[in-house]
Amino acid sequence: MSDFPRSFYITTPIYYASGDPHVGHAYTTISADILSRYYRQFIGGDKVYFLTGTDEHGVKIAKNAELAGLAPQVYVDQVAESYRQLWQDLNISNNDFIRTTEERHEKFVRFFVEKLKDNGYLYEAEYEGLYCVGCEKFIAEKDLVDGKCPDHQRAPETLTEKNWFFDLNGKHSSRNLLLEVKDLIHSGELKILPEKMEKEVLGLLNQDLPDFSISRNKQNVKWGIPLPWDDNQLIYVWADALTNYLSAVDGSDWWPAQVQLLGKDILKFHAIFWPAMLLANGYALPKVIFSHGYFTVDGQKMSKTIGNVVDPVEMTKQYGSDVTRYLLSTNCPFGDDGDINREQFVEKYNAFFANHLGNYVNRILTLAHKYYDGKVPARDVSLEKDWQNQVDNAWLVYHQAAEHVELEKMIKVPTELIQSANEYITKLELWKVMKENPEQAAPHLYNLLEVLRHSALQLYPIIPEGASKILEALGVGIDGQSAWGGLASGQALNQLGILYPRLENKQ
Ligand code: ME8
Repeated sequence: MSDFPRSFYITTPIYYASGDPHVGHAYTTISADILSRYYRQFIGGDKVYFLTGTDEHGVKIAKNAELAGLAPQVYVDQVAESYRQLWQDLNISNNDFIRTTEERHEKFVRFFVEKLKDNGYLYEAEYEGLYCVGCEKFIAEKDLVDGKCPDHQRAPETLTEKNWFFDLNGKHSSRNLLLEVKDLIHSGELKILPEKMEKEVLGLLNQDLPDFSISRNKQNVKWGIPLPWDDNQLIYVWADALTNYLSAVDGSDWWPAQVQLLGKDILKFHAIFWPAMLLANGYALPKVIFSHGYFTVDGQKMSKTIGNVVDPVEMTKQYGSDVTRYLLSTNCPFGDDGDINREQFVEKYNAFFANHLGNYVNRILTLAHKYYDGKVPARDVSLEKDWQNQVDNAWLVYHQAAEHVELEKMIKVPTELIQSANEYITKLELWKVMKENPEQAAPHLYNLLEVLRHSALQLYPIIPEGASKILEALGVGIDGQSAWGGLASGQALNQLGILYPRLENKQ
């Protein structure tokens, strides 16, 4: 078994409070929830801290608020609420929800940037650049398509202003933080996963990475946290946003995070800028920065104009939280880009929930009620060795997958266990044996129930609602009791109706 960390702090990005959450946001948060629930099972509920939240300052958000005819704070309150609601509907077990307009955050950010300045890492300089309001960042001329930002289809504004810069390249201080970050990645002290993303980051580090500004002139950005020592400046997007990972846990010893999850769109900020800022202020670095891939929908980039934005609220209403969690988290290997094909949802649901898991649960619980008075039948240790080996091995693979943040591999393990169990039923023609000689068949059903217990424990992080019901029907809890033989013969089994009815494909 892998070595578990003593505590586990996991974060998602804080999502822009500039509109409704979409399926990409749901994907990252579900993934973080899977890991959180897994670690709670194995190291204890109070040893896990799962943080998500909303990023609420900046030009775009202020503009959207104006368009909606609302004061920025009222607007972000509403958006933050829609995120909270979605997380509740998706059964997300976050311990905290940080909002960058909260006093606890603003106070910490002021402290953090002041410390950067006191430590000698900030300097004032003139900046002229092309700024895309949609991206909330300056954009390089080479990245424009027909003079427009390719992501937002609009021309950037030229801005010249004096603001405060972070000394990434060591021209104003005694340290070259960029080089330090590079060394820490090379030495493995700062892990960027998956490997191809680490390569990408190292590639970036070999190029020219200019210093970045941590503040903006108040005239150009009106919605933000004032710089403590300069009234004309507000703290600029990334210095405000990244700091949430610390502000939320200030005063506790959760930091450093074990895993910071994010999409590849914001990898540079997390894998380079963030560690550099942490080093500058003397904080430990996160253990793993994991960048997953990007979703397209029906083969195209998700966009309001194309009309293919998958709304996680609708999806959850239609399929429920477990199925939505499953469909999104099995869509592609974690770390790869993936395409969401909505036409396959019903087919995938039927294949896994109705035909595979649901059918197995129903089959063996029905047998237990029919032939063994609804109790766990007697076991025979001499008939358990193969199953015990298989289950032990399954846990090994499962733990390894979790450790390497290979979520789809985690899901595969219980799926395969159930597959083997179904084959076992068929091979032994157990329904026949049970009818003719229930006593002889009893230990086999014991094995099958025990396999179900292990599968449900392994499925719990992914589909907590259904897995909890299964474990309840078996009369056991959700904690990671992964040794073979956890079910006690004679123990009463509870009834469980049809968990996952088949769905007709209406498309
Ligand atoms: O970038 N596929 O917020 P954001 C997969 N506020 N994941 C996706 C996705 C897609 N198509 N689209 C979005 C920000 N995501 C900043 C972050 S953190 C200190 C500040 C997910 O609302 C993915 O996790 O644009 C991505 O990194 C994040 O949403 C971006 O969310």
